[in-house]
Amino acid sequence: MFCLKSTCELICLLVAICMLTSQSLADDQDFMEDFLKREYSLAKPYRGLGFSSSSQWDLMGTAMVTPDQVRLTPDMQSRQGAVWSRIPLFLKDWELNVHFKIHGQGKKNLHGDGLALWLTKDRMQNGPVFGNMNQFTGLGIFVDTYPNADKTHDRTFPYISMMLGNGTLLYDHDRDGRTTELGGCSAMARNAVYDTFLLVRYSKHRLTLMVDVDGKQEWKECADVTGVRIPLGYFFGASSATGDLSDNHDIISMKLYQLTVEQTPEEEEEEEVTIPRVDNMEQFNVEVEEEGASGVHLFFTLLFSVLGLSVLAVVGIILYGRWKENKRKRFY
Ligand SMILES: [Ca+2]
Repeated sequence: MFCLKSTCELICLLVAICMLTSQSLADDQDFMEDFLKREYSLAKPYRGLGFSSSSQWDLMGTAMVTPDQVRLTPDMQSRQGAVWSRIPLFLKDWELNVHFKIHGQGKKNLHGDGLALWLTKDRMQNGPVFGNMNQFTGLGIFVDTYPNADKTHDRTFPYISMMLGNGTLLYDHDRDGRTTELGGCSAMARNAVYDTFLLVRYSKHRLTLMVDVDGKQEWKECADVTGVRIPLGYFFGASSATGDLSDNHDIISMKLYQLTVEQTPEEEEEEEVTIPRVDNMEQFNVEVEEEGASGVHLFFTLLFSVLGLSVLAVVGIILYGRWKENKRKRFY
């Protein structure tokens, strides 16, 4: 009798432990799911992507959805394709994990041009920067597979780099963006045997870029910049272009995670920027035209134009007066 009772107790105890454990596992899962922001993420199955009104993404150009990927361009010449989020991003601290694949028939350097990831003010634009507009406003990350500045030989391609555009800065394709680059690294991400990933983290104005392209399941730092300010309300996107040279450029997933970061009272009161910028910009040797500076410039241009016109008008009136007087003198 005693034995039966203790067996019952033991079973009850085991059941209780099992229930508690599974509950805490479920809680952990909920916890993780809370951080993955589905509305900003693109992942399999891509149901209705680009077509249904409930989809959070739009397709553009040659981009097409297959069961395994969103193919931005096929391995064919002169193609441009993109996928853009429809929802503006209003998260301050986040991490974007991108699973991508670049592959094709071209040997040696006979392939191109690569793909780009975006977090920008404008979306769904055509243009020369990996299939997106130049003079963009926001963040651009380029997986550049073709060395355009081929005489430089200072880096191995594919080369991944990042740039912050303010609406006036130009990405120089002929120099593979060297003049405006905030940081970058070489990464053997083309025709790779392993799955290739890229991680962008933006937290407390620090922008970190990491890559995982050699199947080691660990992140390797690629670029790290502090003092980066990206306004809220921008759109995620990915684009690609081929020219004379081509490749398949695929996005398998783009997963956005919200980071929980404690803010100091000063950070909470910090004013939002309206134009992207990097503090201590001179360290990157990037020429940035300040919004304020261009306003002042415009003011003085107008002021001097008005002054110049006034002087001309006064001189004109005086000359006209003299001419009239001379004319009158001649009549008398
Ligand atoms: Ca290039």
